Amino acid sequence: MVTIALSKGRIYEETKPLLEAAGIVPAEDPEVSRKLIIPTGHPGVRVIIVRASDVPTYVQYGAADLGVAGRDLLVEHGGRGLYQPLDLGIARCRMMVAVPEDFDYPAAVRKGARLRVATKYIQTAREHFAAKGVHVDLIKLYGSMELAPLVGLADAIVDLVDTGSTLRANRLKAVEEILAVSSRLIVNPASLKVKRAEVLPIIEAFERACRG
Ligand code: PRT
Ligand code: MG
Repeated sequence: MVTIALSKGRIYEETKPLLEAAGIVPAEDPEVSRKLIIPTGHPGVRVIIVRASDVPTYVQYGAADLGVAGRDLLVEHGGRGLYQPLDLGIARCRMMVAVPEDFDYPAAVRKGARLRVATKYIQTAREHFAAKGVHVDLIKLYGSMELAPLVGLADAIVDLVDTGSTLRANRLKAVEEILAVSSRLIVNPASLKVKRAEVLPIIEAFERACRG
């Protein structure tokens, strides 16, 4: 049995056509069903539904053989124990530093000010600001980062930006790009060896589907 870890929402929606191209049709829609293990029309393949940030962990420990995860989460996770054969080009966005519209970020950086930055990407943010020589105190949040500068929790945030409408709606502006993000297929290296005959055709079908 091959297990594929996916998260609900945009990752599931954008991966579904790739799964179908590989002949894997989930028996239920995870947006509707409460099941966390979903059989597929392919007798040797099942899908498990986990939190987006947990996908790398399930694959790293071999609880799932394959998974789909954003580059944001893979960089933050560190990628240990993960083979990343394919950029699927889906769920694209950018990881950015953002501040209130009236905040002069370049001036604050030039002055060597110490900035409070709220984010769920603590490791990635730490490395980014260290490389730029910007002094920061990082505050870990689990969601709605855009709120933090509005209520005085932080001077800046590190978050994902797609259309920019969430930033605009909260009178924030993006000032620096940290990463271009898209989702990757990730594979447990032991699964690729031990279950090669089952896993390799799935990787190849994904590759053909995202090329075509
Ligand atoms: O929702 P949950 O807390 O369970 O987990 P999650 O937020 O990690 O999962 P999910 O499903 O929201 O996102 C999964 C993956 O989708 C992320 O890891 C990214 O790789 C990718 N992705 C692509 C995005 C976006 N685009 C995106 N725009 N993830 C989140 N957003 C959010 C962003 O955080 C911000 O709040 O959308 C808002 C900004 O969007 P715009 O269009 O207003 O700029
Ligand atoms: Mg989300």
